[in-house]
Amino acid sequence: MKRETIERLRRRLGDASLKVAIVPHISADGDAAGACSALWQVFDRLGIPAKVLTCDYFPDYLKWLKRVPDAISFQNRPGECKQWLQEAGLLCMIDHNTFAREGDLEPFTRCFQGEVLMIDHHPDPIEVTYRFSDTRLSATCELLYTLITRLWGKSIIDTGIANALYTGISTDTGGFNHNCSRPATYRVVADLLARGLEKEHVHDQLYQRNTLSRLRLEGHCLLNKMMVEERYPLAIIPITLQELETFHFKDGDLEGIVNMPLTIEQVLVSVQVTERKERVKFSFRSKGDIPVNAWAKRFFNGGGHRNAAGGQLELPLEECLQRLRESAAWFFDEHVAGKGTQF
Ligand SMILES: [Mn+2]
Repeated sequence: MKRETIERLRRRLGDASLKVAIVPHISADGDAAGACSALWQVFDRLGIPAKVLTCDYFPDYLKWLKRVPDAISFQNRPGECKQWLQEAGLLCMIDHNTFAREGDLEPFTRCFQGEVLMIDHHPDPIEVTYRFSDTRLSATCELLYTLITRLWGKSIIDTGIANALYTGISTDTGGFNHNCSRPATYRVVADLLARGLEKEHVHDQLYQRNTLSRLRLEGHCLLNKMMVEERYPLAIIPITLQELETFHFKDGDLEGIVNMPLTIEQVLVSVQVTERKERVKFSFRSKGDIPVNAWAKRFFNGGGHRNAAGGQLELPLEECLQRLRESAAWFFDEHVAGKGTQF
């Protein structure tokens, strides 16, 4: 984190007339929502006028985070979003690296007249006025903790802010399972505990709020839908629109299911193919150094991290599954074979 960038940002935030817009990525997850919540609370404490603007809606399971219910959605309040973007002098791009991840807000954020602050941990970030981006970090919330404490010291962090930052670190690492082997991550968590983090409360909110229908949907996916391919160490879970309706699907209900096949020793790659109203969505997960983002990018209009990527196609579900199976040969020959993997 460059001292010079921090000092420039400190001077900008000292401007008494400054208003701030905070924007998470489309389909915000725990890291994006936690970082937006934490940053908004910090601006509240400092008396800096700020608003979180979303291109869609935060999912229900993150609504307990402070300030998250106050976010303004472009879907039902587009005028307020556009107005605030005109008044704001600083746009905070949270947990994403390009305007293209801002859904219906993109046309308005792309031509934003003020300065842009990026706080993120994805590869290949665009150039902005103040860029804090580090792919080694577990979560944007870990990076945001460092930025906040470098700017204002640890004392600004209270229970609400600590809970929000911890939410991002916990969810982006799958509950401290992946992408969290650096000691620094745990020093941040230790500091958050010292600043009032309610770890049990956060855990309860994030992981113990299952509904019966959601748990049944998970069971259905694993028992009736998951297919493990014979030729490749690949599991596929196709889910139809009809099934989502049967299990009273709500946003967030499919969270985590795609990871489950990877608990099978022989399975190295897991793909969930979900039929939605306008398109079919793909969610890719892998173990070790297998780059599923390459597969998502080449065949499914997507991309992402090496071990977690997404994509989408506007084709019938059956054709999507066919394309997945056909392109599996290319992917496993090109990116998996020769890495010591037998299949
Ligand atoms: Mn993240």
